[in-house]
Amino acid sequence: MNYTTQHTRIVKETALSSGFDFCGIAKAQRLDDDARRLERWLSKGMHGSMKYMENYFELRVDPQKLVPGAKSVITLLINYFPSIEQPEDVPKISKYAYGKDYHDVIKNKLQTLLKTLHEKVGEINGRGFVDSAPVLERSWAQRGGLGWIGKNGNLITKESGSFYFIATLITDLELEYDDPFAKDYCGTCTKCIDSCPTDAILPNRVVDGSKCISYFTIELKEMMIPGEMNGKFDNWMFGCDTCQDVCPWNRFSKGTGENAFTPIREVLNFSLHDWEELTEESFKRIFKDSPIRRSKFDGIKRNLKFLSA
Ligand code: B12
Ligand code: SF4
Ligand code: SF4
Repeated sequence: MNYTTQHTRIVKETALSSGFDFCGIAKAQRLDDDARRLERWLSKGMHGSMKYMENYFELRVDPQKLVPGAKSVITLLINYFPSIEQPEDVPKISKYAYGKDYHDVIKNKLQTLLKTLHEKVGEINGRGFVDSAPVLERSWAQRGGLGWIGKNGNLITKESGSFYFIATLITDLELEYDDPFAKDYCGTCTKCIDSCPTDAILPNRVVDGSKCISYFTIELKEMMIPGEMNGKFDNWMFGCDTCQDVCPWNRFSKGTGENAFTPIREVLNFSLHDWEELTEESFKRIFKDSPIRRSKFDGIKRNLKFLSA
């Protein structure tokens, strides 16, 4: 077995033993098609007030600029689908925010993975990323053969749907590359487009971020939610899962095996009244390790007020 084959096997085995569910590998190269798509998306203002999306354009579309000497982009998926969901009629929270903040959980796993690779393969230069870095994570997942980009914009696995976080490890290690995921299993389905409460899903797998409930409820910090959205949020208080909940491929979702993503009691039990009565002090204590803290207390109060307007 040559070194490349041996290293590829080590990477895939170590990814799974470090707590990731899927691992796919693609050659590190500039993403020319994605650069065009991203440019169009930005020029149409679909990032709204998420100004950070305008930054580092060239690094975002070229991993060799982000990590000099990069040869491989390793994409890792981790399932967050909960085995229990919120009851009906309470302010709705997106499933990704039921447990501990995935940024912290995944960063630790990426560190473990890198450390083990150093021990097994030797000195390699590599950097792990999750979410906040200028990396087009969904495209890399598709290129690494893990799934297709659905009409709702999400990366969908044929085995168990789309409730997965994506992380990447960009490294100078030469590896064997997976074939990009060639098929598109959306077919003639349009359930996500038809059910998006704010009509944020456009043709050709374009999601207008500036119209997405997730954007309004999480990203719009210290700003009012525009009045034209009144009555459209379908009781979503933090994030939105509608376009994934209706997706037929998510019938195959299985409960996460990651304890850190186990729902915290308050997420499952809080009624509208409990949320309204919540003090800032309790908010900070209860949600200190949760992604919900990112909206800040004032953001949650604004969202609640908007839902009951
Ligand atoms: C900005 C952002 C948002 C914004 C804007 C959404 C958007 N459409 O971009 C807002 C706040 C609205 C948002 C919402 C959500 N997000 Co978000 N978000 C991001 C972030 C930080 C950047 C995404 C980005 O680059 N957008 C720019 C647009 C142009 O890119 P894109 O949507 O990824 O589309 C690219 C590809 O799809 C590609 N493409 C289109 N067609 C095709 C076809 C082929 C063949 C190929 C190869 C590529 C391709 O073209 C685009 C440019 O490359 C990523 C993390 C990251 N660093 O990637 C997470 C990320 C995409 N979000 C994620 C999640 C979970 C969500 C929510 C489900 C959260 C929630 N429940 O509320 C929603 C889903 C909304 C939706 N339907 O897309 C996950 C997605 C996991 C998955 N399975 O796909 C990510 C990867 C975070 C993570 N690390 O896990 N998000
Ligand atoms: S997350 Fe909700 S608002 Fe955003 S695109 Fe999906 S269904 Fe539409
Ligand atoms: S709901 Fe239908 S169209 Fe939308 S992503 Fe799922 S399979 Fe594709």
